[in-house]
Amino acid sequence: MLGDLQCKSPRLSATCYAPTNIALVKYWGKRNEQFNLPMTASLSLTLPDFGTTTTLKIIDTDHDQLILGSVALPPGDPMVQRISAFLDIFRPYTHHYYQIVTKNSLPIAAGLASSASGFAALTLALNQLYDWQLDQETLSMLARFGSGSACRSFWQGFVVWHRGIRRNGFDSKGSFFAPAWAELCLGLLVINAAPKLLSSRHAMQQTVKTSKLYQRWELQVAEDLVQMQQAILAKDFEILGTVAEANALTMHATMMSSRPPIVYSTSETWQFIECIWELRRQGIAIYFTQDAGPNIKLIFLESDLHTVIRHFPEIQIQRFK
Ligand code: 2P0
Repeated sequence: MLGDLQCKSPRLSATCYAPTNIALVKYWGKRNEQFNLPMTASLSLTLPDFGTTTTLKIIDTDHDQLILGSVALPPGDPMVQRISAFLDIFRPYTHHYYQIVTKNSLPIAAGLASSASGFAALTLALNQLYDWQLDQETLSMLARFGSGSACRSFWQGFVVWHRGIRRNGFDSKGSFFAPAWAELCLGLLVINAAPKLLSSRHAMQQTVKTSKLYQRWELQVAEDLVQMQQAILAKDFEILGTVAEANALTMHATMMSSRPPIVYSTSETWQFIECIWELRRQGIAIYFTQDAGPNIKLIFLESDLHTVIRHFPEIQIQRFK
C-alpha cells in the first residue's frame, strides 16, 4: 500500500499544522515495535490550540535538515534520525532529502505529547507536498509509523485509536468519536519542561516485558474504554473525570511495577495531585490525567474556571467552544 503512493511532481514546499491530543484512556505498550501497533485501543481529546506547525521542503543536500524552532539540529541527533527514518518510508528516491522546519507550542519530550502533533503535522505536510489527497484515516495510519499517539491527531474532539488485528497494522488507526463538550476545559500544568530521562518508547517496552501487572492493565483499558465512551455520550463529567484519573494512575502503577521500576512523578507532581484531591473533598469537580512525564493535566468544567485559575495561576488552559 505504501508503494502505491504516487510520486506526482511535488510542490516546492508545504506547511501544515496539527494539534496535539491528550489520552483519557492511555496507550501504553506495543505488540509490534516497528509499526507502533498498540496492545490496546485508546481514547483521546484533541487540544486545538496546542500543536506543531511544520514546513517541509525538498532540498539539494546529502541529508535531511531539521530546524526545531530556530535551531538547526546536527544530523546525528536522535530526533533527526527518528524523523529521517519515518521519511525513509515515503522517500521516492534514496537521494531525496528534506528540510523540516518545525515549531511547537508545547515543550518537547516532556510528556506533553509533542511527538503526536509533530508526526501528524509531518504526515499532513507530506500529503500536501506530493498532493496525495489521502483521507484522514489513511493519514492517521501513516502517522502511526512515526509515533503511535500521532494517529489520534487528525480530528477535533474525542478520538479513538482502534487497536486493529491485522499484522500489517492497516486497521490500526484513529477515528472520530464525538465532539468535545463546550463546557469542558483541560489545563496544562508544566511542572518540569526538561526532556525526560527515559523515553516513553523505552519505558513502554520495559513495562510490557517486565511488569507482572501488564495483563491486568490490558483488561483495565478494555473496561475503561467502555465506561469512557458511555460517559462522553451521556455527558457525565464525574464518570469521565473518575475514569480518566484512574486510568492514568493505573498506567503509572503498572510502570512502577516494572523491573527496574519506571517512575515519572516527582514530589511536585504529588503536591499537585494532593491539592486536586483536597479541592475535590471541598466539592470542586476537578480531575487530572498524567502522561509519561511529571506534568499534570487538569480536567474540569467552565463553571470552575476561576477557582482553578486561583489555585493554579500558571495553568495553560484549552477550551472547546
Ligand atoms: C498516550 N503516551 O496514550 C500515552 C500515555 C504517553 C502516556 O502515547 O513510541 O510518543 O512514538 O508510539 O506515542 C506517548 O508515546 O510513543 C504516549 P511511540 P508515543 O498518549
